[in-house]
Amino acid sequence: MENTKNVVIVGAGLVGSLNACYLAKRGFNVKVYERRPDIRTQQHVKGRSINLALSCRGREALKMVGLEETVVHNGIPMRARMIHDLDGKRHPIPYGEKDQYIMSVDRRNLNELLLNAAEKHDNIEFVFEHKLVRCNFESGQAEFEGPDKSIKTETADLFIGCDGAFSSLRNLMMRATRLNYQQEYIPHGYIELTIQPTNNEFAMEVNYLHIWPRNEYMMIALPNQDKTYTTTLFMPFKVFESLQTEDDIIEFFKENYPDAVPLLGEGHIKQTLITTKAQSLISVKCYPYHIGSNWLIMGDAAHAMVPFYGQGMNAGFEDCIVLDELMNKYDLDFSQVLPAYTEKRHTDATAICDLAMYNYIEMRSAVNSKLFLLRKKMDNFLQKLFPNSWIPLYTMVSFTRTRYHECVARRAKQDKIIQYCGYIFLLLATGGVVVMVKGVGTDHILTTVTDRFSQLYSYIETTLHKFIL
Ligand code: FAD
Ligand code: EGU
Repeated sequence: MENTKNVVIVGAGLVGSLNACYLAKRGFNVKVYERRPDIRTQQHVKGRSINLALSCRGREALKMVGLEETVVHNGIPMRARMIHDLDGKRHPIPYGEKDQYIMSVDRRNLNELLLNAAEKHDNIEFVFEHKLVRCNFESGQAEFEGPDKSIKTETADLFIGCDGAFSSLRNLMMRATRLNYQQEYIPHGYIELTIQPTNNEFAMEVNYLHIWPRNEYMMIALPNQDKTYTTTLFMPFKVFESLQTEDDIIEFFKENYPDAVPLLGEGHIKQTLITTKAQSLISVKCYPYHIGSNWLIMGDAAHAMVPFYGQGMNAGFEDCIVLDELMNKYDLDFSQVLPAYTEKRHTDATAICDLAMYNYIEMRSAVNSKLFLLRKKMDNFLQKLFPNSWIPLYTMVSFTRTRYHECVARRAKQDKIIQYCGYIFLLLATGGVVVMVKGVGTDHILTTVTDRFSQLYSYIETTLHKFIL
């Protein structure tokens, strides 16, 4: 089929560059405008987190354009979390079976790889150092401003804003249409630190996502290919601001992360916390994601979330699959594809934004390492007990492509069942006590109890099945 429609993508970040590959594969003429210079020509790139957790959804999206292998080859598998107690004790908690692991990938490396892959297509053109400044939603035109303030005007059949959490296209759309918009800054900010290798080896066990849960504060570390770890410290801005002097800083670290201090190095900790200011975290929801048949926002531009589920990029990559599938379904008729995309994706994006926020609230309320461990172990225990029925929420989110809103619905059902199981157990326990008090022979009780127990188990098992499947 002849396909000469013009598509303009705003933003050559993670989602923009992957989306360009998807659209070029279809034969569209794709032009990508990026505000910053080409990161491949830069020494230092300022911006957000250095590394990210890539899981099933992101990998599936990369696979469909033949990039999964390369990305996975450039990443480091994380098969379990490693929980660091205050007293320095460490506890691994696996994500699941052998094949259930997530990957730590370098943001810049991934972005460069995506740009290189996109550039291989003859029908993709990049324009760097040009930012979107104006749109004419009626005529289907957009204006981009270059470094010398000169303006380039683009006409296209489809404009897609993949321009991040502070999306310019979204802002312009808000003035042109009845676009609902909601944003929330959380009280926490983050600072990144680096753990250097010791004796040319990883300073901590590799293949783990290291976590230091400390109620209001939390630190997380992901491994890099160069054997360093990127450590991200999350805490309220108030606390960052309260650490004024070098002594405050070191005292704080020694009190909360004693085992990490020698790994990070006192000098590095002091220097980083004094010279860099904490970055903010924002959650964004909006609706709809499109105007008419030629304006659309995707990725963080449509649904920025707090990072406490490791899903922002994964969700943005999955957006590309969803759009691609709808392009097939509606035979490239944008007037049908765009509304269908909004309806389908909004439900799921809202679900994952909420999950991430909920996890943030839960984490800061009372998650010291003991409680954190208990919760994760409980989840694993239930899964071992009911392997066909109990699937932990993080498993559905990170290791399947179950629609996010279905993950939430299914979790709610599972929670109800567990509640019922609790009631049943209490009832049985009470019954047991009554029998004992009445003084029946102990032998008889023992066989009755084991009997009842296996009955109870199969009852719960079948009930679970009925409810869930
Ligand atoms: P961005 O990566 O922000 O790219 C947007 C691009 O658009 C940029 O290149 C920008 O320069 C450009 N742009 C902006 N405005 C304009 C304009 N007007 N004109 C032209 N170009 C413009 N996600 C995960 O899946 N796993 C994780 O482990 C994870 N950890 C995270 C940890 C932290 C601390 C943070 C903050 C986020 C984390 N995320 C994670 C989320 C992830 O970073 C984002 O979801 C992802 O980067 C979104 O990609 P994007 O392409 O939509 O936006
Ligand atoms: C936060 C910041 C552990 C990278 C949520 C788990 C994250 C990541 C978890 C960051 C946690 C929290 C999950 C993954 C992942 C866990 C997950 C969080 C990567 C529920 C670079 N989270 N993150 N949950 O289960 O599903 O391991 O900055 F500490 S990966 Cl907060 Cl799976």
